[in-house]
Amino acid sequence: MLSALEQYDPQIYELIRQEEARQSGSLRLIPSENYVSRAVMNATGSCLTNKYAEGYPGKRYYEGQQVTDLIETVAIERAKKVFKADHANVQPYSGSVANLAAYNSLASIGDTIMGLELSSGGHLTHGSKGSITSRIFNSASYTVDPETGLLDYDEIEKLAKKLRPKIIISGYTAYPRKIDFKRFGEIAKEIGAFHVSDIAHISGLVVAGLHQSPVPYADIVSTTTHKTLRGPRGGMLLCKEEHAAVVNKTVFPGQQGGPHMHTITAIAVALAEADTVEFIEYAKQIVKNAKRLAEKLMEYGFNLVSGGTDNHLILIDLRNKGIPGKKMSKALDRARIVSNFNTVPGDTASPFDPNGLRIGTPAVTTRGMREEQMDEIARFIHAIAENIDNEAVIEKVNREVLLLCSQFPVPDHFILPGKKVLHPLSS
Ligand code: DSN
Repeated sequence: MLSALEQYDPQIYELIRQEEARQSGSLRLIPSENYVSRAVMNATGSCLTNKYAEGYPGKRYYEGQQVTDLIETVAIERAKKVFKADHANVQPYSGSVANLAAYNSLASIGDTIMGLELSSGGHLTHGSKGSITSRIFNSASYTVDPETGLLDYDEIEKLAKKLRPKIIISGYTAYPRKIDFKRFGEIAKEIGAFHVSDIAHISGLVVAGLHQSPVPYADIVSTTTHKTLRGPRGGMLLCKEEHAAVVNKTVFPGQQGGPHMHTITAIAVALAEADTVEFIEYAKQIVKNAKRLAEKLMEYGFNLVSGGTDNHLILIDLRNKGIPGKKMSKALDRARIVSNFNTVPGDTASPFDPNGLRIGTPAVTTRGMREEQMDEIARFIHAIAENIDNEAVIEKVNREVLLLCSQFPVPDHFILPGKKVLHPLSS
């Protein structure tokens, strides 16, 4: 596939090759990232990128939909099956617009939405100050308990009764523990609010039955498709039949034009992959790996928000180490360990230079790494923290990481960093 690119645009070809080498030659611990399969990659790069398909299967605004209708229907049916949902809309371009469409389906401009505050692990689009969601809606927020790092459902209920939001949002971007979606559903019902659940991070775990599903307890469930679900970059909405029409209308024509059919095609492929025993085993290993990594990090004296993890994600509070999050993530990056700096509950520092570090195990688990390798990764992170200004140690860890990566190639499209590979993505 890339041979034409190499010929016609060697500059971009070379940059893609470099990015592929970076991805295979580093430990990618950003919890929202993963490696898709060759099949998903093929679908993403297919001729479906050429097609406009405004509307929905059977009701389009352009001709030539003989195949697109079938593909989108397959994607919808697969989504309904794996998530046990009445209705699925696979058109949102991303999680952000999926969330906006969920709110716009259930609330009007100026209504109150209530989500978890950014520094507690909520997402920007859950009503955070910098997001358009806080300008369209009146945004209120709950927090985690700053001592435990955990959601306090009684407090959330009290706040909901006081503020009477139109929508309560559950589901987070940096929360390492299980979420009681049923309780959120009850709180919302009690005050006559809608419940929107954003499971972008944990959707793969939900499909695998490792986390309670919000589908029975939420009016609309929103997710991205590229995190633990391991599909292409995209978004999706799931809901009960009663909201199906308004959700569809809000996505198109409400917020979007033509759906990205190549992405929808790849989502269909990823959903078939997720509907397998292998995927369930993969998801189980993600959680086992995260738990092991968390244990080892704590043995090295790292403070973890909430004292550990139940899912794929670990949030390290670096304050006891005296290392700012950004300094740590940059040092790790120099050692080929890719993470992201993150706020921690009660963080008074700026989100651009906060006191935490967020890591996770979906991508390294895709490479086949298991508990033993988590021990090594914890040792690497510890070594960097202890030698944050020592470039010789960082360089030594860099070499060890490269060795580990070479032992766990990225399935199906591994290339050695620095080596010339002619067609890394072609079969
Ligand atoms: N940017 C994603 C994450 O890293 O969690 C959320 O949208």
